[in-house]
Amino acid sequence: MERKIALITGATSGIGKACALILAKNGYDLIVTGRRKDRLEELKKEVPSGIEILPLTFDVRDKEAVFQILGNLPDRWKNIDVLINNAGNAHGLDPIQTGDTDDWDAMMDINVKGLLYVSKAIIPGMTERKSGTIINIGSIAGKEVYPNGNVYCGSKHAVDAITKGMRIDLNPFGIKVIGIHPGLVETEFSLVRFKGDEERAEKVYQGYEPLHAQDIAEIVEFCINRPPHVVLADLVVLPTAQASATLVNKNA
Ligand code: NDP
Ligand code: 8X3
Repeated sequence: MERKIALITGATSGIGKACALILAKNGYDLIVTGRRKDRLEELKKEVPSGIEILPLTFDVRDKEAVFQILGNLPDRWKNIDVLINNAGNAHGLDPIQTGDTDDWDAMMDINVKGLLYVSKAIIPGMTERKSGTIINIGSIAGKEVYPNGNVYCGSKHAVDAITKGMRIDLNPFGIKVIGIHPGLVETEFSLVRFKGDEERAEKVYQGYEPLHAQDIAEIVEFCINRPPHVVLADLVVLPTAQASATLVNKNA
């Protein structure tokens, strides 16, 4: 029997890494991507024996690199069953009037355009085979807007809209398109948002139990194990302590 293949972007950390490991446990061979090559090499050592893994190092912003690398996959890796568009981050948390345009560029280029480039490289194989599952990691920030979240929320609202658009356009091909929209998940996310300020990042997750990357990976596992006629199209996942993007019951 042919082995199943999953491609996970942003597998060097957090949600992407947890998804890679859970898919490996489910018997998927993995294409894992990210900019940090050493992390991808480490991941190779963590997957169960018997699982094949192809690490690919590129920046999803780099359109040429995305098409060059994903457009020339070895034959053995071409038939991707599951694509998880996960690579992304928030950069900064500033009011619109003082926001940094480099941060805006990063969020739009990575979270939105990077997702589109990777999808554009992978979707033709899925439409040709008339099968596949695409999971886009959005955010509660794609469902609500919160103070100083402006451009990050804009990028994740775009992911939400693009996910819905993909589901409509890919409907004739039997491709499942799933949007997963987490609330607060403790990963390197806040460290990136606050540009390496560990104290500020840690505070985001204090006083309550946030989601863990593993929680999202387990939902991905549930999604990919549904029968062919079932798709969990749109999921918002929050820690129990969180009621909305801005309401978190801390120190309860
Ligand atoms: P992490 O910072 O832990 O992981 C982000 C991943 O994205 C890393 O593997 C990173 O790899 C990759 N990445 C970032 N920029 C690029 C780039 N330019 N090119 C290629 N890869 C890139 O954060 P999370 O795991 O939390 O984030 C994963 C996704 O989940 C993101 O889309 C985020 O917006 C979303 N999300 C996170 C939530 C949270 O609270 N943590 C809640 C809701 C959604 P590398 O740096 O090696 O390139
Ligand atoms: C990450 C969660 O609340 O910082 O998407 O937007 S939040």
